[in-house]
Amino acid sequence: MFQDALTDAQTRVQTALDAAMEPLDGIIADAMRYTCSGGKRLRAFLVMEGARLHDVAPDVADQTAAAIEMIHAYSLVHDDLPCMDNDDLRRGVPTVHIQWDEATAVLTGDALQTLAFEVLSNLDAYAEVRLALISSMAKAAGAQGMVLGQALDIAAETAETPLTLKQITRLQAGKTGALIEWSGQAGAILAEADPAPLRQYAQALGLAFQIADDILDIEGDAEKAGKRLQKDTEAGKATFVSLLGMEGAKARADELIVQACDALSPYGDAAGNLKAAARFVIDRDT
Ligand code: GRG
Repeated sequence: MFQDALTDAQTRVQTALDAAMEPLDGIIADAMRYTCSGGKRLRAFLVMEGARLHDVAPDVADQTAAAIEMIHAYSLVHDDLPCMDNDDLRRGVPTVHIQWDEATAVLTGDALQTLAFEVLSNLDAYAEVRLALISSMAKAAGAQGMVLGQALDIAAETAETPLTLKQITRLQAGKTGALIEWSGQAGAILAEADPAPLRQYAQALGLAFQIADDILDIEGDAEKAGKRLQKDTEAGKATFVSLLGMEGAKARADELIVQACDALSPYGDAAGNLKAAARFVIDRDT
C-alpha cells in the first residue's frame, strides 16, 4: 500500500516536473532535467499525502510537489560543488559540475530555485493560498532554514570543538528539516486547514530522517546509496551517531517515529501511508 503510493508519487511528480521544464531549452535546461530525475521523492510524497488528506485537487498537489523537489534538487547540486561537499556522484550518476562544469551547476541550481517559485505562483489556487505557500517556502529554503543549516554545517568543519547535540539538532532543523516540514504541511496550507498536526509529524520525521542519514553514512552500502559514504566520520564531524552512539541513535530515531505517528491521530486510519512513510524513513538503505 505505502510502496504503491510512493511509486505513484514518483510517477506523478516526474510528469509535473517534465511539464514545468517542457518550455525550456539549452544547456541549463538539459542540466535541470538531468538533476530532476531519480531520488526517492519523499518530499513529493509528503506533499501529495497531506493534500489527499485534505481533498486537494491532485493536479495542484502534483505541481506543489514538483516545486519542492526542484528546491531539493537545487540544494543537492549546490551542496555537491567543490566549494561545499565536493562530491562526484549523486543518485548514482556524476554530479552536475562533473558532467558539465561548475558554472553550469551554479546556474542550474539557481534556475531550479526560481522555477519552483514560478510554479507555485501559477497554481490553480486562491491568491492567498499561493502567497502562503511561496512565503513559507522562501522561509524554509532561505537564511532562516536550509541555507542557515548548510552554513552552520560548513562552519562546523573548521570549528575548534565538535558541535553539541543541541547545536546539531538546530543545524539539522534547517539543513534537512525545513524542506521536509514544508512538504508535510503544504497539503493543509493548500486546503486552508490547520497545518499543526502535519507540521508536528514532519518535524519529528525530519529529525528521524537526519539520524537515519547519519546511521547510513556508517552502516550503508555506497553502491545502493549512489553516493560516497563515511564522509562525516572521515572528517571527524559530530553526528547524531557520534553523540548518541549507534544504539542510542537508533533508539532516538524509533522514538521520533512513534512521536510522528502520534501527531497524525486527528486523521485516523486515513493517515496509514504517512505512518508507513515514517517507518520507511528510518529503515531505508538509500
Ligand atoms: C546548498 C543551500 C544548500 C543546502 C544544501 C540538502 C543539503 C543542503 C545538503 C545535502 C547533504 C546531505 C547528505 C544532507 C542530509 C540529508 C539529505 C538532505 C539527503 C538527501 O536527500 P534524500 O535522501 O535524496 O531525500 P533523494 O536523492 O532521495 O532525493
